[in-house]
Amino acid sequence: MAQDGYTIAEVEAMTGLSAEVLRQWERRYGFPRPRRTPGGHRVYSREDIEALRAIRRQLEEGATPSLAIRRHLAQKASPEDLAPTLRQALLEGDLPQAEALFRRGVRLLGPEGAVRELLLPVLREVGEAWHQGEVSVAQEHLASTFLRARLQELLDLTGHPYGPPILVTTPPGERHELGAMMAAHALRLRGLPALYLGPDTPLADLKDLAARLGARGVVLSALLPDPLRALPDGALKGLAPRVVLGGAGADPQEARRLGAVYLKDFSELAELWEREEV
Ligand code: B12
Repeated sequence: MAQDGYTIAEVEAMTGLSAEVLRQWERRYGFPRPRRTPGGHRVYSREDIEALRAIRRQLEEGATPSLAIRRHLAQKASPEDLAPTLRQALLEGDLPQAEALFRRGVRLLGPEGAVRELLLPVLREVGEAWHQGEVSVAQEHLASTFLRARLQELLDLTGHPYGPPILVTTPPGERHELGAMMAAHALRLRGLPALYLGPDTPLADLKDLAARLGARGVVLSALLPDPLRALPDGALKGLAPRVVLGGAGADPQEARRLGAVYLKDFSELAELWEREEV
């Protein structure tokens, strides 16, 4: 054993991976990254050996070296590395790595932090890249579908509080749905029974469902101004006892015209109903 570590020959013997493979992985994937002695010899740590053994098991189960190593690196990613690595994994269609990065994000940042600092920035970047024509529709769909599913998972984890629901959706013609999902998540985290319907709900159907469920409110997230402009004056009035409109496509004037309350932040959103409960 080298001082405080293992030589490449020892690692070979302990993991069954040849020195040639170890050096190749180091060059290609940046893993393992052994220390060097003053004489330039590689010194591997105990953690390297354990990781290499786990990777070897994954290879035996049919994973490729690239996949197994990237999954391992995902489990170790630092908070700053999470978003860029997740973006890359999604654009390359590496869903197991994306999954591992998301789980690590939730562990490191908590559910709210994972939404704010991981899911949202990645979605914005992928969406922007699509808008710039740098990313194909197929890549955008894959990434958005993954991110939406993870956000839905976090939403489900908040449980289903009792009481008259708050229906959350987007206006007709608005397909950007992450703002609405985040609004529902913010409400649920504060113990409010938000029901996320999905995007683009016809207003007549929304009103009908709100009446049938005895909803205490409707929340709409609008990222585009045009679908709102297309609505007649007072179109949101009376959908439920309280109708809230938010998102970059909305503003206080437009909300007033349509018969809704305008809110800027998700934090204000929960407060609105919490005040009602006191
Ligand atoms: C991802 C994305 C998409 C994805 C959507 C995937 C999905 N399933 O949701 C796809 C690729 C499908 C898409 C399509 C389009 N998009 Co797009 N998209 C984006 C992108 C990159 C991110 C939007 C997003 O989801 N943000 C997540 C939300 C939560 O973040 P946020 O907007 O910052 O929200 C904050 C506040 O607005 C507020 N908030 C939001 N909702 C609510 C609700 C309440 C109640 C409250 C209180 C607060 C609140 O809090 C949030 C957090 O701080 C933006 C650009 C950008 N960087 O924002 C463009 C953007 C919104 N899209 C745009 C456009 C033009 C389109 C298309 C029309 C393009 C086209 N030609 O087809 C289509 C529209 C489809 C449709 N009919 O809706 C434009 C809108 C410009 C405008 N102002 O009109 C933008 C700004 C891009 C640009 N730079 O031009 N898009």
